[in-house]
Amino acid sequence: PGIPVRFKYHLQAELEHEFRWHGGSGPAYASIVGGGANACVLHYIENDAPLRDGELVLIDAGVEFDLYAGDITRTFPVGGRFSEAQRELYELVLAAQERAVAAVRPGATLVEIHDGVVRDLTAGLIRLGLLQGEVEARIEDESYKRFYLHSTSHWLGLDVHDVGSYRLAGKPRPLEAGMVLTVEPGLYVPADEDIPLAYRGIGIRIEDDVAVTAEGHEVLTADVPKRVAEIEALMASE
Ligand SMILES: [Mn+2]
Repeated sequence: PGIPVRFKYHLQAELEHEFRWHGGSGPAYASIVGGGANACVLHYIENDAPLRDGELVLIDAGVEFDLYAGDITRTFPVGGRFSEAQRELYELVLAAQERAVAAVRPGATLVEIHDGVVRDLTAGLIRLGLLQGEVEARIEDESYKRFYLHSTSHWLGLDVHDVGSYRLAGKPRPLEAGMVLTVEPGLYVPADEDIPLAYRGIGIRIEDDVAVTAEGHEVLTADVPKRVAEIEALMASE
């Protein structure tokens, strides 16, 4: 309003205005607006850096509505179009995320879902030349953790990291209808000298909120665009 969107806190302000405007009580947790290398800082909440053309911006934010927390992450290009390297990594995270969402159903476990994500991301990192060798070996020696360190899911409800045990009787807890969880794989490429220049400092996370149903699942955040073509079209229309 009046001034151009130039800093990350401008995006935060717009978002939190909408939260309250539509009747939510406010952010469910401290909104994260990261971008460039800041996207690689998992809990970056200063949001004070300028938005730079050519970089991606990562927004992890959610409204609290009727006491329930939302928790959504989207990553998009500041300038409206993904670079080739950004797109390659983004498509990799998106494919892993969609496969993980598809796996949500009664009886599945968060451990299985996370293991599938690790496998997909590791295979993709090898394909892009960011890891070498065989998928099994890179999972085994955990070298994928240089790029993906956090877990894929947490419970969601009255709190953003809601209460509830993750194991039952010493085993991963099977999902049941009525549970709500996040599915949020990401890749965070360090700006290190051994990394090809085009990939350095790119951070991507895509997070949806998913309810387990008797039949499988329902994506509660399905209206928020996440495909490359959808994001670029939306950015071009603004
Ligand atoms: Mn989350």
